Amino acid sequence: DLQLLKSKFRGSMLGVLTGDCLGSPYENEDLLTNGMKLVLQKSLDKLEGPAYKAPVMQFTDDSAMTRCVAESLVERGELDLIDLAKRFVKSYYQEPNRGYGAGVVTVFQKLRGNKFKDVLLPAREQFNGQGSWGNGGAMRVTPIALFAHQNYENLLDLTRKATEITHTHKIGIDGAILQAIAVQQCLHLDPNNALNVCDFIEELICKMDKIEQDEEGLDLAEAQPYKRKLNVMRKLISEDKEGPRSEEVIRHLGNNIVALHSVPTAIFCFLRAQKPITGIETENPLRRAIQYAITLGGDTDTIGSMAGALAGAFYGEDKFSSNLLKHCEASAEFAHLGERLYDTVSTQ
Ligand code: F2R
Ligand code: MG
Ligand code: MG
Repeated sequence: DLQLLKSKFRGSMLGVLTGDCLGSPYENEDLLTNGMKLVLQKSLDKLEGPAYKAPVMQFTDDSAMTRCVAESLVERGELDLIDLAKRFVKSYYQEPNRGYGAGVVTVFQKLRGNKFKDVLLPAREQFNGQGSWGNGGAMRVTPIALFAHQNYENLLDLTRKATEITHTHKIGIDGAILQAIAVQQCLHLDPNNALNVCDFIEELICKMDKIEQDEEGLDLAEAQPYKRKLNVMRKLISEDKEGPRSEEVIRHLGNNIVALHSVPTAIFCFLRAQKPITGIETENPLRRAIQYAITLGGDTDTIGSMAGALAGAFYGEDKFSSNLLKHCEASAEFAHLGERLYDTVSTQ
């Protein structure tokens, strides 16, 4: 169904944006208290309700970099690393106050300094040559997943390459890969059928098993860390009918800027939100996914954004409240970018 696929493209770009806009005010807040959860619940109710005057919610680096990836793919018709690096740098220097990671700014400075002669070197030099394990590659990967959704091997290849402009640590790269393949799975599922959560995780485990086995000579603290997290996630989601307590989710999956401690969490939020969650009053599973992600605290904009991308890719655009979208900066532009990506993919 091509209409549904187009709606999913638009929806996943809107998911990136809305999760980011809604999550960023709560970054590092302790939302586990019932009082704070209620503040969030009421705030989202108001934003979704009839015309309500409030300043437009600004997006952060997550959406700014996602926009660069989408525009580069649409305008070049392929992954052009130099073009993409130039867009990242231009976008950063135009709006440096979008809340970028402390380390990645050095990459932008060096890229500008070397005039993009070697677009991969600055990232390799990060953190004494270790590379960044931040979630900055994963947070912006959605357009790659959309662009390459028909060809899995190409999706892996493009994700690796696009991530390496800023993140060369295996944890940073594999986090981006995990988010990309999860978006791809969402894109290919029918939202009119109940999602089989265990099958969804099982498929990710098989894929990450293969991807992480290919990591020879890498000095990781543990072998196959993403596969392990996915196994933990499968247990967390199936053990208890009520669902695990938020503290348990944070303890096992994490809620910070490390890719390993945020990408699995975002996937968990999307999957957990297939069913009602105590304390989150909404019939809308897409809103539930984003709201739940924010209640976990920590890196709320990024976990909200990645969970939103997955939910948008699964449900499509229809689940987004039009009232809420009016409160998010550049929402029409992000939906349109999703459509332009769809047109690019369909004409190739
Ligand atoms: N940076 C933030 N939020 C905090 C400050 C924003 C605040 N609102 C404000 O500006 O007032 N959010 C954004 O950063 C995350 C994505 O970061 P990215 O792109 O991965 O950046 P970076 O710098 O590469 O990594 C982030 C930090 O992780 C630590 N780190 C990474 N690799 C490391 C390594 N190999 N060894 C040691 N530490 C490592 C460093 O502290 C990095 O600075 C998103 O949440 C986005 O929203
Ligand atoms: Mg951010
Ligand atoms: Mg963040």
